[in-house]
This record gives sequence, structure tokens and C-alpha cells, in this order.
Amino acid sequence: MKEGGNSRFIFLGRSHCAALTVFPALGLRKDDLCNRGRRRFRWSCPIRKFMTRERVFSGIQPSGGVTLGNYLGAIRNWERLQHQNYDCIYCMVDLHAITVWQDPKLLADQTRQVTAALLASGIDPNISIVFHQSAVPEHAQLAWILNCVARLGWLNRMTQFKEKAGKDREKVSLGLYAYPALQAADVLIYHAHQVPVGEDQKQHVELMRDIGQKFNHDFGVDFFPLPNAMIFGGSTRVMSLRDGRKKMSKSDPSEMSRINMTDDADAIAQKIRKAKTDAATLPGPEVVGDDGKISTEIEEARPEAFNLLRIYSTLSDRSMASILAEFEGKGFGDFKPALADLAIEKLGGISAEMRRLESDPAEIDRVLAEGAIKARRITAPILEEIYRIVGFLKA
Ligand code: AQP
Repeated sequence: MKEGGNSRFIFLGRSHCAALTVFPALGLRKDDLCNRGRRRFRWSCPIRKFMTRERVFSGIQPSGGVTLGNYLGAIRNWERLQHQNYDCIYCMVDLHAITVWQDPKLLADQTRQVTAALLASGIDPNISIVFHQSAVPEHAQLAWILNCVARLGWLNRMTQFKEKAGKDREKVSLGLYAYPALQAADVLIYHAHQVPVGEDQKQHVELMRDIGQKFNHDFGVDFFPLPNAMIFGGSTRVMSLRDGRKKMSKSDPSEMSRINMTDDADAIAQKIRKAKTDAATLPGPEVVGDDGKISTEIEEARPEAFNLLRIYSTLSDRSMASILAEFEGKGFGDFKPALADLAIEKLGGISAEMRRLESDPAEIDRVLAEGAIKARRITAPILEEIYRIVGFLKA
């Protein structure tokens, strides 16, 4: 049996026990193991050697209703990835949500609602692992270790912290500052390779790589694979309907700034009708370059207009050039009703399914509990290995 390539056969050293624990979770048999003996042992990642498919991890905060930004920038892509050659793990990151105040009376329902949004969007818990973060303690356990690996200087550069903390930096929680180290733990505890996110999370994924690399270097191991940000689809950054320079966000105080996945047809139509635009007519397809992109200069001159056009293009799965060819020379009086009809058509089914799922909270809880069991089959042996690398005594 040979190591490497696409072989399913794995050679193990001291990691044998952890490997045996994780084997059933990966659908492999004990016979697939071949222990080469201690002489050839290197500190390396046993789990990684098992993997025949890349692992995808991503999360979403149950910090409010799910927005069109979350859907187009993340959830829709997650649904598509589970039908490609990946093992997908999707998490309601409630530990992240409490980095800003969450009403305890609402948090559980918000977690169920976000789960309902994933399921209603086609994420299948029989294909992907779907769970909530606080049910898998290894995330927080690894986060503490990574807090001791990450450097203050790195966290000081995080733009999301600067934006969320604003001028009142002294008063925000320590958790909000340490958020990216927990996010690194979320991904590294699965040895995940790919992290599908919206554009706003790119810097955090880069930080995960730095943290993983420093851990590997400090402990002299080749343990954590370094994850990649997967940023794809036509709407990697959906902007506020009130301000085309600001990201559409769950926590924006203005309800009119976002479309929620639970909005009914009237609310969607009203929000699009009132969305900020400009007085000019829409340009033709000549503004789209050969690479399918529009220059930053052109977009920045009309951020609200291009935000709505991009939403239309992504929702309809059509190119920007074909949308512009259709609406060239028309004003927003023509374009907005067409966008509203499209959004209602595409989102209506999802919000109806969300309502149906939310009417049975026990079933959502069952899905999450089952997902947590599957997740822990992966995280527990990896954490055990990490504890050994760090030098913690076995309990
Ligand atoms: N406007 C957006 N456009 C594209 N992608 C977006 N995402 C969020 N907003 C947009 C992507 O959705 C995933 C889940 O995000 P999150 O809930 O974990 O945190 P967030 O990025 O901070 O989202 P919000 O809506 O802005 O939440 P609050 O207001 O609570 O901070 C991520 O992949 C994110 O990129």
C-alpha cells in the first residue's frame, strides 16, 4: 500500500487511537489502516491522511434574521457545494453571536430560524453536517489555545472589529476582539480546506492561515492544513438598500436597509421600491469588460444602481451583460418592479418553507443535535491530538 496520491490507505504512527475513533465517521473500516510503526512516525495530521475529499466549513451568526446578503453571499453557495466533491459542515455560530449583546429569550429562536433558513435553502442535513457551535465544545477549547498563538498586532489589523467597535472601542467585549481566533478554531478543528464566505470575511480567513501556520511552526508540526477563502458567485458583497457603500447587514438599525429571508411579498416590493437609487438611466452592456467585470470607477460612481443590478443578475443566474442589454436606457421605474417580481419569485418559496420548518421547533432541535454528534466525531479526536502536541496531560 502506498501513501499519497488518491489512495484511501493510510499509514499511522502514534495517532492510531485517534484515527480509530474517527474512522467510522469517515466511512472507512479498521482494515483500511496500516501501521508503519513508530520508526517512521512524524508529527503530522492523521485525519488529513484519511481524507479523500476536501472538507468545507462555514458558519453564520444567529444574531438576527437572515438577510439577502447572507443568502446570496453564503448560503446559496453552501447549498451548491454540497453537490460537488466536498464534505460540507455548516454551523450556526452562536458563540460568535454573543460577542455583541443577544437577548437570551430570543437567541434560541434565532438559532432555530437561521437553521430553518439553511434547510429551506436546500442544505440537506443528510448530506452536510448542520449544527450549532455551542453544542460542540471543541470549538471553544481550541479557540483558547489559538488565543495564545495569535498575535495582538494581527488582531489589531482586523477591519471588521474596527467597523463594529466604532469609536466606542473601550466598551466592546473582549470576545468581539478575539472573534477571529474563535473563527480560526471553527475551521481548523475540522482540518477544513475551504471556507465559503462573502467578501467581508476574506481578511479573517487570511488570519486563520497565519494562525494555523504559526501553530505548525511553533510546535514543529505539519498539523493544520491552511484553509482557503472560497469567494464566488455574482454577489460576494451585497450592499445596503439605503447606502450602496455599506454592507447589507442583519444588525443594521434600519429595516429598510435589508431584505430578510422572512419578508413577505409586500415587504420585499416595498423595500425595493424605496431603495436608494439615482436619476440616471441604466447603461448598456458596453460597461462590462471582456472578463465579465465592470471597472471600479464605473461602479463607484453609481453604487446603489450596480448593487441592485448585481442582485438581479445573481438571483436570475444571468450575466450582468445580458441584464444591461435588457434594461439599457430604462430608468428605475422600470427596473425596480422587475427586480421585485424576481426577488419575490426566488425568495417566496424559501420563506414559506422557513415558516413551515419553524412551526416545528422540536424537529429543528433534533436536526441540530444529530449534526452536533456527527461534528464531534471529527472534532474530539483532532482536539485530543492538539492537546498532545501542546503538551497537556491526558485527563
Ligand atoms: N452583505 C453581504 N453580502 C455578501 N455576503 C454576506 N455575508 C454577510 N453579509 C453579507 C456572508 O454571510 C455569512 C454569514 O455571516 P455572519 O452572519 O456570520 O456575519 P456577518 O458577515 O457579520 O453578517 P451580518 O449579516 O453583517 O451579521 P451582523 O450584522 O450580526 O454582524 C458570511 O460568509 C458572510 O461573509
